[in-house]
Amino acid sequence: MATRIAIIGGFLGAGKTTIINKIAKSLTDKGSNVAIIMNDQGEALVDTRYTKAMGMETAEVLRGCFCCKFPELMISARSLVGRNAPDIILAEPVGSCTDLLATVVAPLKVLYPKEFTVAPLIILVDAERVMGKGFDPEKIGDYLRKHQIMEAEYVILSKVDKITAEELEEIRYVVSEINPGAETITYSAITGRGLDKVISVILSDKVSDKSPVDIDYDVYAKAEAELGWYNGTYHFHAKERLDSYDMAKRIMQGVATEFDAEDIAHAKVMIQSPMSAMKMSIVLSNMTVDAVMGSRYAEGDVVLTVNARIVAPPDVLKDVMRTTVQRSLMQMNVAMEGFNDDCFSPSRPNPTHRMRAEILPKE
Ligand SMILES: Nc1nc2c(ncn2[C@@H]2O[C@H](COP(=O)(O)OP(=O)(O)O)[C@@H](O)[C@H]2O)c(=O)[nH]1
Ligand SMILES: [Mg+2]
Repeated sequence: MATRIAIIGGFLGAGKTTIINKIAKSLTDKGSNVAIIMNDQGEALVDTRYTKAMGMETAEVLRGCFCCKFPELMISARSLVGRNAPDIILAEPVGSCTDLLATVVAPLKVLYPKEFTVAPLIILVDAERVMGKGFDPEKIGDYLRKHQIMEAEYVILSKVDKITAEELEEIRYVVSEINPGAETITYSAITGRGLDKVISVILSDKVSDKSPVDIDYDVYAKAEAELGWYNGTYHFHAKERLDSYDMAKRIMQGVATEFDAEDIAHAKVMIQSPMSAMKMSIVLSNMTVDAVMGSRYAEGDVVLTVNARIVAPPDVLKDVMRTTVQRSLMQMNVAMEGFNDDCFSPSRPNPTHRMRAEILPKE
């Protein structure tokens, strides 16, 4: 039987990983077998460490988005099927990625019709980000975010707990102007509003049937290249118990001080020790503790993973992130034992396939 894949996209920080974990947990509790595929331009992902720590079967496609690494996506999907025969695979594409209908959905439908069925494309939109600024035709970052909405079959307006009922109506109007055909689900990870609706789409037998939406790859590439992409892994030993919350907060505050809120697509830190894990994020100017597992205190060998996607030149972002992390460690009297990091801007998207499902011969 074909395995169902649901692709849950949307801009960086919109809430994809959070909702994927909520869907996976809810379905797992009801007896379904769920697997997750994470995706990033870099390596050392906070999101993967997080979903694994939550006990989810997780694969990764690294060093490029699903569209540019389509063969790797298929290897991951098939290996998950081979290992555990999941009922559903939830796939989170890179947040700066769009044109997924042409580059991921259509190739899956056309090339692997017996192995996989593809759910309608779900795109998360951070209500708060839309509320702040709307969409500015002059801004190339908005071109990308708008295209993501245009190709959605379902738009999930996330973080509605952060806005008023009037603001929600306004945002619904903005989204419906961009994509009148999409069904909109209002959702909050905090209150749980809308989660059942999203799950019912995933469990339904609806398949993706929307045609790709035109896109200018020059503008798309420029929009992606505006972002600096920092991934760092730091190692140290905590002889005495160390407050992970305090450390993560110092790092996030450092990010908030150095960059404009609007430029912070997201930054995340995960601090793991043998008996504890803590994840904290900042999106715009909102700092959130996403998870505390075991204890808020770390002890013994500690791994600190930082991911930051921020509108900034990579060399500037790298300097700021290194300084911020190292200063936070020093302030907490921790001697760093070593670190690996990397900072770059995503290169021009070069999808493996770009096709329309409907022009290919039917079986
Ligand atoms: N208030 C609020 N915060 C949310 C909601 N969904 C996600 N977040 C927070 O937004 C941040 C980014 O979420 P994440 O799932 O990592 O976004 P991703 O980059 O799209 O995978 C995290 O701090 C989440 O806790 C929501 O519905 N309401
Ligand atoms: Mg994520």
